Amino acid sequence: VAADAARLNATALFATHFPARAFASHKGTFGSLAVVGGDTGMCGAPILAARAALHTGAGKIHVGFVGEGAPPYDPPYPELMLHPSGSLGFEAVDAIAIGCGMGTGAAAASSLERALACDAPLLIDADALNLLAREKVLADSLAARGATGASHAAQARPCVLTPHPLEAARLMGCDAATIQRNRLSAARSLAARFRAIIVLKGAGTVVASPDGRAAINPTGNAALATGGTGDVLGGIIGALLAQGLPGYEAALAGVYLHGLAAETLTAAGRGPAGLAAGELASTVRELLNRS
Ligand code: B4P
Ligand code: MG
Repeated sequence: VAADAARLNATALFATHFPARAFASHKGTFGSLAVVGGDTGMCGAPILAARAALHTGAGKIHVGFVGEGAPPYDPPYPELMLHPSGSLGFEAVDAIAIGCGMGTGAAAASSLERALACDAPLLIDADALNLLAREKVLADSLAARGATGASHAAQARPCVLTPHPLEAARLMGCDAATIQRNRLSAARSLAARFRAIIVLKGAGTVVASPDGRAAINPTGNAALATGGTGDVLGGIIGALLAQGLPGYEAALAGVYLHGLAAETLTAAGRGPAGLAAGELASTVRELLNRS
């Protein structure tokens, strides 16, 4: 009973942040998202993120590939606008989700540097996190971005980092076991260090804000322990940022929806074994439209 009550409380906290969709609206109302990643041979990762963003209600989605060999369009989702080899500019976007399958080469580092210089809300995942761990100048740029917003502008330029335990360990200069021994404290330290919202992934995802707020997501299961689910989460949170949710609320709502989609699919017999990450997105859409 206590566990059920805790889940209900957490559900209320996580579920109240879903964006409403006004009748008198247009695609501009729901924001334009840039998904950036996809080094040569890793084009699937940003496409997974972009498809998830589409089903989470973003108005327009651009995918910028840093490497060669990007497809001209995504056949099942021609709504996505794909841009080859670093050609996507960030001037007219409302949010940027960067890092999926991006690699850590020079083109990736330069894309991250450009993203950090933008005012748009940022979602930073995967190789963009590995670059932050490796390049002090990029890490300093991220922390400075948060510092300028300690008062008012913080709300205008939220930044959400989504490390799994190994990425968190690289950012903190320790090993994954150390992170796992005290996940809440690790997430809080990272939030303070980078002045950003931290989503520390894994069973019981922790969301921590530099202002001291923190919560543990009650949804999700081992169906998510498969390649590509992290990319899908990045797309969901990116779409919520593009729709104007503040960073902490976008992170809470995103991890909640992502986990609930896995539970819903598992109840329908499509997990916990063998769920394909790309299957989550249309279930996220159903959940959003039910809320
Ligand atoms: P990468 O090779 O970097 O994997 P990736 O591309 O980031 O995969 P993806 O983006 O699909 O998944 P992600 O974890 O971002 O490195 C993976 C390596 O990191 C592993 O080989 C391992 O060494 C280490 N690692 C990763 N997770 C670890 C963990 N929990 N403990 C120890 N080492 C770990 O995103 C996965 C998504 O699924 C997240 O949203 C996560 O919260 C969710 N998820 C996964 N398993 C879950 C579970 N059992 N219950 C609830 N949610 C779960
Ligand atoms: Mg990942």
